[in-house]
This record gives sequence, C-alpha cells and structure tokens, in this order.
Amino acid sequence: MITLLDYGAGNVRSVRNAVEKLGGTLTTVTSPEDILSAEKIIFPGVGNYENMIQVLNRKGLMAPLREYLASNRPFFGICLGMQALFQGSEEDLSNNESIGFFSGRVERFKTRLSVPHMGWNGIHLKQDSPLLDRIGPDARFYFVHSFHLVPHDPSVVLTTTTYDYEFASAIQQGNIIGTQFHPEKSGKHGMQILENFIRLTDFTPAGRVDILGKGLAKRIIACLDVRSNDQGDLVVTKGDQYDVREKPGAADKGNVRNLGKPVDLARRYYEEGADEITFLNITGFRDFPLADLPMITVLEQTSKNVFVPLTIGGGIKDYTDAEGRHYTALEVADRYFRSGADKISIGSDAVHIAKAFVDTGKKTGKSAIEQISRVYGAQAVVISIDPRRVYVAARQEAAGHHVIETGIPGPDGERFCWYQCTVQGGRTAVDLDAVTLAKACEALGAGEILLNCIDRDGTKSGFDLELIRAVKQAVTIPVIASSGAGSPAHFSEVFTETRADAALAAGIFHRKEVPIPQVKDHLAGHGIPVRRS
Ligand code: 1PR
Repeated sequence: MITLLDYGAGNVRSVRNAVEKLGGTLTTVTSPEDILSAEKIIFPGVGNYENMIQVLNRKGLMAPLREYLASNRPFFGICLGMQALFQGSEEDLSNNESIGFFSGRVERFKTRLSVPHMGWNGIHLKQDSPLLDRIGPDARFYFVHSFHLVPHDPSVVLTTTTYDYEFASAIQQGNIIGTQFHPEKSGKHGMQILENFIRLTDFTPAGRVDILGKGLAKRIIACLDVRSNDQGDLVVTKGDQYDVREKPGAADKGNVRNLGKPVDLARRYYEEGADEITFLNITGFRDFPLADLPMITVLEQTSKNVFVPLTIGGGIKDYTDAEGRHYTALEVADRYFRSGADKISIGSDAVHIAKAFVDTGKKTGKSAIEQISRVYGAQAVVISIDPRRVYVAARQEAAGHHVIETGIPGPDGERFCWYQCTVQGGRTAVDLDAVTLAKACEALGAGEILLNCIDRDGTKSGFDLELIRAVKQAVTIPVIASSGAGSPAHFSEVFTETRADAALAAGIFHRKEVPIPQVKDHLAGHGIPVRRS
C-alpha cells in the first residue's frame, strides 16, 4: 500500500496512474494521521517551492512528515517532493522553514544554457542502490526544473546529472529517497524505478551497478491539433498554414480533415518513442474550455497509458460563463493539471498579456501567465506563438518591431522581415512581433516557447530557421521549433543550425510518412543526442 501525499498542486494523476499500472494500491493523505500510519510514502511535487511549503504548513503536515522520515520507513520524494527534504530554497522568497531532514539548500541554475533544465537527461551513479535495479547506462529521465539541490553532505547523493555542470539528481539515505527527475514521466526506465520502489521495503545496497549516463537529449514532440468535426466528433486534424478543411478536389472537400482519434494517436506516439505529446484544442478560443469536457476526458484517458510529459493548449484565459460565473485562467489550468497535463500552453491570451505589458511596462501580477507560473512554476507554462512573416524593404518600415535581414527574400525582393503575432489561430494579426512577445512572456514567468510559423505549417518545407534563431537569441527559456517538418533531415538541420531545445511535428507523423524512430535514427547518425525509449 502506497500513501500518496497530494498537497493540491500539479499533476499527481500521472504518479497515481503509473503506480496503479504497476499493480500498486494507493491511498491519499487527507489528514496528518495518514502520514503517521503510512508504510510507504510517495510525495510528488510540481510547481512552486514557496507555495508547497505554505500548503504543507497550513495543512499541519510538517511535523508528521518529520516524524515519518525519522522512522526510516520508505519515502520517495519526486522533484519538489525531494527538494522539500532540505533546509530551504532560493525559489522561496519568504524564506519559510522547510522540512530540513537533510542539510543543504536548493539554488537556481547558474548557467548560460536554457533554464528551466527541461528534457531527457542521463544519471551518473554515486552510490549503490536497489532503487536502480535494471537501469542501464543508456537510460535517460525526464527533468523539468529551474532550481537544483546543493546538499552539504555528499554521502547522501545517489546520482548526479550534468547540465553545464554536475548537480545532485537523486539522493538516498537509508530508505529515504528522492529524485529530481520525474520517474512517472520517464517512460519505461521511470516505470522500472517506480516498480523497484513499490516492490522493495529495504533499500540497503546489494551489488554495484555502474551507470555513467548520457547528456541532455534533444526532444522530439508529436503535436495533435484537436477540434470537433462537422459531425461533432473530437478528431485530430491538421491544417496547411492553419486551414484545416479539405481542399477543393478532395472527396470530402470543405470538411474538417480527420487524421485520427486523439487518445489512440497519443498512445501510438508514446509507443513509437515521442519524448512529449502536445494537444492543442484549436478552437478553444471560441468556447469555454471547461465546458469542453471531451478535452478533459482525452487527458484523463491518455495519462493512463502514456508516461511522458503531456501539454495541453487552447482557451486558457479568464472567462465568464453564460450565468455570469467568473473563472480565472488559473482555475482552467488547474482542471487540466488535475486531469493529467504537465504543462499548459497559452496562445491568444499571451499575445494580449504581452502587448499590455510592453505598452505599459507594468506587471499586474494578475495575468494568466503570472498566476499559473506562481502556483505551478514557470516550467508548467508554455507560450504557443503563431507568427507570420511580414516583409519590408527597409528596417525602418517596421520601426518598433524586431526586424531581421532574411536569406529568403519576399515576393518583391524585400530583404527584411519581421514576424507578426496572431490570435485566434492566425485569424487576427496584432501589432506585436514574435521576438518581443517571447521576451515579455519570459519576463512574466513563462517557462518555454512553442514557436509555430504559419507560413511553414503543413508545407513540409522545413522549419523557419531564421525565426527560431531570432527568438532563441532573445530568451533563456527553452524553445520548441515547430511547423514545416517534412523529412528527418529537417530535424538535424534545426538542431545544427539553431539552438532549439526541441522540435515538434504533426502532419508527417499523423500520415505515417516519417515515423518517430526514423527521425531519431537519423539524428543519432548525425551525432545529435536523442533518447531511446
Ligand atoms: O489561442 O490559447 O486558445 O490556443 C490555441 C492553440 O491552437 C494555439 O496554440 C494555436 O497554435 C493552435 N491553433 C489554432 N488554430 C490552429 C490551426 O491550425 N487552425 N494550430 C492551431 C496550430 C500549429 C502547430 C502544428 C505545427 C506543426 N497548429 O501546432 O502542429 O505547425 O505542423 P506540421 O508539422 O504539420 O507542419 P489559444
């Protein structure tokens, strides 16, 4: 029997699903006594450190947790659930007292690489542990964090990971264990670790396994644009430059293109080795997403069998329904996290928020980006940008916008362009460029950019490298290159020609023109690190 410590933030559904899939039984902590009577605890933490400590204090869970840990009964802290065991974190601006079972603190990454450290990275073993039974040197695990442990006592470090420099990525002392990575999101190797934790009651080392892990992999993401078709069925669709209706000449011209069912396709991509899966509810801007229960069901069903990170976008904004009840974007996001999402993606609303911020220079603290980031952490907030090229003959014609000199001249030979942001799935253009938007959203607390490009979407002509370079240079958070993938060579091109952290594709995967393993084989052949599932 596993006792799950759910303090009310982040995606605990994935841990629950993973444990149940492995045959474990779960009970959830509802009172301090549940901790004291537990036999084995998993504490999954996602979100913001300060918020977590405040909730633990408010619920009276600190003292029972300290007592439980002192008894050396098995405990597995995941991400924040591990960080909480130490004395405090730089993320906690109020400097609350933490559990303090281990001595040491949590500090922000000091690196010129992208922060959050996000993606699949290897581990280097520092001490023996049966927790890592059957884990080989090729295993990579999913990390998503801006802060890492600095333990005072090196003997508690179970593994380290290299991200610019080496940091403690797992700790163990007796039966008290913690990982910075998310086993519940780390495919079959993560499931193996959870299985080891469920199976064993004593984590005293038996024999040495040597693991000297690989570095951070470039992520390959499968994207599912989802909407209802004209018959009212929820389908995965795919547009050409955002037009998702069948063209004249097609047998079913005018209909929404139907490329499959969201839950089935997501499972297929997980099994083929996708590193993440993104669902975009592409008509979410029209309706209130919480009325759009099929999307919640899609997440709930998908997260039962898919153990890699899931992102959901579409319609995440403040909303007042027909009865006058007001919902904040935070409430909408909360519902998605509870249904199995690890990250939410904001499109149209991010443009409005960033425009207001750029125009006034003031943070309100109330925007969807700020609110969701404050509670769930920056790593859970993705900004999906839908830009389109606007050509100009000279830089000054687009004063106030980030203009680039392009190697792909415009229809009248223009040598300059800027990338105009759009809202409502490309329908409405806004007087804001993609580079300025990305910088503003980072300043407001976003943790990742999903960089689409309407000109390239569905064209199979390759990613817009100039756009990706311009945005990547302007921000320190990870950037996902999206739109235009047509062949494996486009993926190696985007990773060698730009500093993109991940590449996303839709059409070629849905139509089975280029399977994910073929993309990964090609990248590995070009010396680009990829995760093998
Ligand atoms: O504005 O917060 O409600 O979010 C709506 C979301 O839906 C946004 O993220 C927006 O990008 C997306 N969206 C809206 N309309 C469309 C459409 O296609 N008509 N899809 C749409 C955007 C673009 C990518 C696509 C890549 C790769 N889809 O997600 O998957 O371009 O495609 P490819 O590999 O086939 O070239 P909000």
